[in-house]
Amino acid sequence: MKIGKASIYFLFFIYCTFSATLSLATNYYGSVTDPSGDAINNQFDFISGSASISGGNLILTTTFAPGTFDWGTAAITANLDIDKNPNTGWSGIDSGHTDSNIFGTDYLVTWGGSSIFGAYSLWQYTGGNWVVVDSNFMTMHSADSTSVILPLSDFSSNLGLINFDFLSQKVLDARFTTTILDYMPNPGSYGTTAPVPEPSTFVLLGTCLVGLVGMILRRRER
Ligand SMILES: [Ca+2]
Ligand SMILES: [Ca+2]
Repeated sequence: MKIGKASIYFLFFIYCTFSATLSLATNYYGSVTDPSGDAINNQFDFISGSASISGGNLILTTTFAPGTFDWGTAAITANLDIDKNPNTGWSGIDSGHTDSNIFGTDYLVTWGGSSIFGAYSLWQYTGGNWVVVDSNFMTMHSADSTSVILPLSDFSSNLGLINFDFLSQKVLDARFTTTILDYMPNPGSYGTTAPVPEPSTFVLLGTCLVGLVGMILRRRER
C-alpha cells in the first residue's frame, strides 16, 4: 500500500500537535489588581495580587499601597474556589455571603504577623464546617507585600483552574480583628488562574513545525 505525501504530512502534523499537548505544563497563574486609596482608614490597601500553582506549591502574593501595610497586625485572607463552582463550599467571600452568586469558598488561608491572633491557617469548608488543614506553612513579607506558600498536598484535589480573591483586616487583640478593610478585587469579581505552558512545549512545537516545513520543501525540490 502506498501512502501519499499529504498523508505523511498530516500524520506528522498530528504527531507534533499530540506531543506538544502531552508536554503542556501543569503550571497555572492568575493575577488581580485593586485601586489604591479605597481601603477603610487607608490601612492594608491592596493594589495587586497573584496565585501561582508551580513546583508542587500554591503561592499567593499580595502587594499594598506604600505605607498602608503592617505585618505585625495584618490578618490577610485568601479565598479559594478550587472547583470554580459557587454552589460548593462556603457561600460567598465573607461572613455576609457577599458574591454568593459567583463564588463558593472551598478553602481559605489566613496569615499575618500577629502571634496573639494565631493567624496562620489553611481552612477547608467541608460537611458544613470549617476545618483546619494546615497551620505550619511558609510566609514571607516585605514593607509592602506578603506571600504564603502552601504545598499542593494540603488540598483534596489537584489544583489547576481556580478562582481566588483577597481580604485584609487588622488584628485588634487575641480575639478580634477590624471589619474587612479592603477587598481585592472588589466584590462582583475575582481572580482566576490559567495554564502557563513551559518553554519546552514551545521548543518541541517549533522543532516539529520546522521539521514539517523541511519535509515539504525537500519533497518539492525533488
Ligand atoms: Ca485597594
Ligand atoms: Ca466552590
